[in-house]
Amino acid sequence: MKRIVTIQDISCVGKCSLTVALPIISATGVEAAIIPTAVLSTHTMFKNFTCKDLDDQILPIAEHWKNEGITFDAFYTGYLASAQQIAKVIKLIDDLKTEGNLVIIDPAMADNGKLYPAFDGAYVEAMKELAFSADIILPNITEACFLTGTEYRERYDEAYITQLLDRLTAAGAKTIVLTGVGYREGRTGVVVQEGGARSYYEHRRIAKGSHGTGDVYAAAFVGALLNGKNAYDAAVVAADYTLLCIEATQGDAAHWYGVKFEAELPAFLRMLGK
Ligand code: PXL
Repeated sequence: MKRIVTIQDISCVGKCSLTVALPIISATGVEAAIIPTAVLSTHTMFKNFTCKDLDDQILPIAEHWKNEGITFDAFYTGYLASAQQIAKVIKLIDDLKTEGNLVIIDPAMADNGKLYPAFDGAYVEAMKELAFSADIILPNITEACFLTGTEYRERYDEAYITQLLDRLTAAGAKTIVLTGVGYREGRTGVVVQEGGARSYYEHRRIAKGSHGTGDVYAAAFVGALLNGKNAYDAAVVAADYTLLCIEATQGDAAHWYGVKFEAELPAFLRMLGK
């Protein structure tokens, strides 16, 4: 049985970060250890959320695991609270990494041309260090722009996307899963660059963005990858699953804060041949 550790916050209500990563990865038959980096009452798109930073626990947890001889097949990080927290995560991975394990980084920090409100330039610099030392990164276009100092564009062509991928590669990125890439009305997709080859998977675009779908996508990708899919095939099933989750949630205004990923888990497992 494969074992991963996912390092991100736990938003107690919100269908994002650990509350989606744990169930999705576990459902694929992969053991999911966690490091909760902060406890929030909800994610940060609600008003008046509470937040307790657990920064000071990250390195003691790593040290205990090291003493116990606990190892992982992969490290997967999502939303991290601060540049200081990213520095601790870099140290944790350095301390616990063993030969052949994968480091998968979702640089969850920005969307629609903007950084999330909590983040600044120092955060982006810290995220560059983490992302460019990883085996696989899963940025959206906005995040790829921040990682490479590229101007964000609403409308773009293939040359712009190629330039983004080239800049990520020049900065040190290895396998890249670039999400939210659409060239035509009503369509979006994902570009996967692995070992010099680029492939594009295009699918339907649902106009209204849903919260937490990046986290659902990344968790599904990790589950599929640890089940033996290559990066492109994992990116495809993660896209198909995320789309089903968005469709299952559409029209339910009370569910504005996240997608009904639970309803589509059986379909996702069928995609993995389970
Ligand atoms: O879905 C990303 C995410 C994770 N965790 C927290 C967030 C967000 C996005 O806003 O606020 C706490």
